[in-house]
Amino acid sequence: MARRRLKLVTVIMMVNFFIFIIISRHSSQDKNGRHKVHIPPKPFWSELVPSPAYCNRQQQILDFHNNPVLAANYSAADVPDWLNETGVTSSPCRPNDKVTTQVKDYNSLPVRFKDFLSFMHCRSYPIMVDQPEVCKDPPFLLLAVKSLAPHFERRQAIRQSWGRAGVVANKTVVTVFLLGNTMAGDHHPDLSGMLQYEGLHHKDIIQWDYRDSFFNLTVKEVLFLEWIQNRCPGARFVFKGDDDVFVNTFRILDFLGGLSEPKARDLFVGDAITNAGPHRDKKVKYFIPESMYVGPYPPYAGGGGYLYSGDIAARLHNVSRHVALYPIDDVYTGMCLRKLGLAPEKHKGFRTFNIEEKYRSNPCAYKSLMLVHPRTPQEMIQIWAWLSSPGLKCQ
Ligand SMILES: *[C@@H]1O[C@H](CO)[C@@H](O)[C@H](O)[C@H]1NC(C)=O
Ligand SMILES: *[C@@H]1O[C@H](CO)[C@@H](O)[C@H](O)[C@H]1NC(C)=O
Ligand SMILES: *[C@@H]1O[C@H](CO)[C@@H](O)[C@H](O)[C@H]1NC(C)=O
Ligand SMILES: *[C@@H]1O[C@H](CO)[C@@H](O)[C@H](O)[C@H]1NC(C)=O
Ligand SMILES: CC(=O)N[C@H]1CO[C@H](CO)[C@@H](O)[C@@H]1O
Repeated sequence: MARRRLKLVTVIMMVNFFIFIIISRHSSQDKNGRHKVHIPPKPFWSELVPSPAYCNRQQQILDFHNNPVLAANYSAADVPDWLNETGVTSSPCRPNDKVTTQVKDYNSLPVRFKDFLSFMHCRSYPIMVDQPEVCKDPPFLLLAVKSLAPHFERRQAIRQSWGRAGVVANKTVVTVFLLGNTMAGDHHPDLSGMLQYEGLHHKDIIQWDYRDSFFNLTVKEVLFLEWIQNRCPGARFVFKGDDDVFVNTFRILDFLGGLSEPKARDLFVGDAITNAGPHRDKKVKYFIPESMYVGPYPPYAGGGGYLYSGDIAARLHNVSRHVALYPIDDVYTGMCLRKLGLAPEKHKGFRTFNIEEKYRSNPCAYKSLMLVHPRTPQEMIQIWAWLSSPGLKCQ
């Protein structure tokens, strides 16, 4: 038996050797110049043609101004008008009135699109509540939860369960809640006093002064990336997610602890979605009109929650300046990753579309999961109690 195997190995090695000889002879011919180098007759770039969709066009403009190879082909005088717009940025941010004519069907768009488009160039808003000391000791894991001002109950349930800050399984965990503002013009009750109290009491509220709406979640994303660099640059890992998910912090810490160094540095995992594109059905929450965006979406991780390294956070922060804002925050993060030459990795422990109904009240179903969406505050506390119980025995 062993002799037959040895014979087989010898034959395979000889075949490999011949292939090697053939290839190396072939390539040495190249070096001797017998094979011509093929030079394409035309330049490999083609003229930039303005996209019919506004967000794509804004990205072309940013690419043009940030990519010296593209810009080198134009002298300052013959830059076409549409490329010459160097984003209107003033502080405080003023609405951009030009969009009313630059977006084909602007007047017939629902108001949330009009609001998004006229403030799309604004990325910076004042911080109202900050926690400058929260990362004095750099945490192993920073849990950042997207919340809304009136969601007091969800935040409290998270503090009492999966977002319990301090030392968990020997690793330091810091939890912060990311909030925008509620605007009097939208007829919201004034909760600023209660938030002020909550922030003083728990020291985990971060709030910026912009209107906290679905299409402004991307603003929350870029403000948070900026905040990490200022206030928490030492965090080894970051989890960012919604306030209606359950996170198995134990499982996440265990997973992170087992990563190799290179894997840990480039980590970005979640419920990765590939081959998606904008919804064209007006009734869907994620509807995007063709006048705003055309083309497929890059791979992205569902916004319910994803996990990445502190190193990626710094790179995302850098690159986000070169990526035009998009009204859907998780797709926007996917766009930033693509610009970095990265893609999110899918992990089946991220269940943003829930688990089968029959398993939902089974404590063991949660043991190997990282995230489940959606869960109420009461359910979060219940599941956390199950997972924390020393008596929990699962196979
Ligand atoms: C583009 O902008 C630059 C500086 O803002 C200006 O000097 C130049 O004339 C503009 N070019 C065109 C074609 O408008
Ligand atoms: C935490 O660290 C201590 C001391 O380094 C060790 O004895 C203990 O087993 C660790 N606990 C866990 C849960 O890893
Ligand atoms: C985003 O926030 C800005 C600043 O508060 C606001 O003017 C704009 O209308 C908001 N956009 C959306 C889509 O709500
Ligand atoms: C971000 O950009 C700055 C300035 O260009 C650079 O010094 C830094 O190394 C970049 N950081 C990362 C993580 O790419
Ligand atoms: C897009 C564009 O303007 N391309 C030009 C780049 O420069 C070469 C050489 O100067 C021109 O031939 C191209 O037309």
